[in-house]
Amino acid sequence: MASSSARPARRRTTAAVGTVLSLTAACALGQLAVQPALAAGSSASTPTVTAFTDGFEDQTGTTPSGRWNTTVRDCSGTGTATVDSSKAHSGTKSIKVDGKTGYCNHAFVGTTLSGGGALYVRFWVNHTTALPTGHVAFAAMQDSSDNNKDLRMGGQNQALQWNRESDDATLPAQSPVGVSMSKPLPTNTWSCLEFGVDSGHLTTWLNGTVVDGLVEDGVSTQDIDNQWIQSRPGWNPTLQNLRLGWESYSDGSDTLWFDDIAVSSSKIGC
Ligand SMILES: [Ca+2]
Repeated sequence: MASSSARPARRRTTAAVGTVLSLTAACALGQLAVQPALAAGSSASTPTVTAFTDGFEDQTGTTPSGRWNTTVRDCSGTGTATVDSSKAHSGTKSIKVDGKTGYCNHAFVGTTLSGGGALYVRFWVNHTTALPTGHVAFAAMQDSSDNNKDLRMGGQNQALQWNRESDDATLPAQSPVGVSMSKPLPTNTWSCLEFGVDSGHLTTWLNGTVVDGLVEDGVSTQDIDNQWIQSRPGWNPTLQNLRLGWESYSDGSDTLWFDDIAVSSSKIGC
């Protein structure tokens, strides 16, 4: 594994560069006229995601209800997502996902996101089976800035990864070095996963610690975010929903529980 000390200040030196790049991108897109208006406007014009926390304790049946649905895209099969009382991170209830091999056997519990702006999502997950070699996702969000394709969080090569459905870019790159910069998702214990998507940058924390391989900071780093940025310069998702569950693109089944979901416009913590 590469020493993390090799790039200790990578994320701390890029804010000004990111601003310049954003303005440059805005110019390139002919949007410069919008920028002064936003800068001069009140903070009321700043989009803010509608925040919530949910531990599923108010669910009364096995079918997720309220803000949650189990709709899946394209096709459906044998996977299930149900309210469950056999495991819980807090209280007595959680969502259990019986995730099966094969795309059409996908199952999710999903909810609409509204408000826009910076998005932070924190959830607790407990699963039975180590992440497989094949590509899987356990979270997906539809991106209306990317033809409604999904931004996916999951795993490949037995470690956590991000994947962009539209171009199949991964974060980190699936090179040995890239994979080593990520982490496995521990089994049979509750893990706290959090990510923040803000102004086209992405940060991920596992149990409160940043995972270096799961950071897109706008500055290309070999084996981490180089191909993610090169493939889609100016990537800045507008995420319309949050779905937690299981989707397997080659092989790999798993049983997962999700609990204590939080959505916010700022860092949440475990
Ligand atoms: Ca609960």
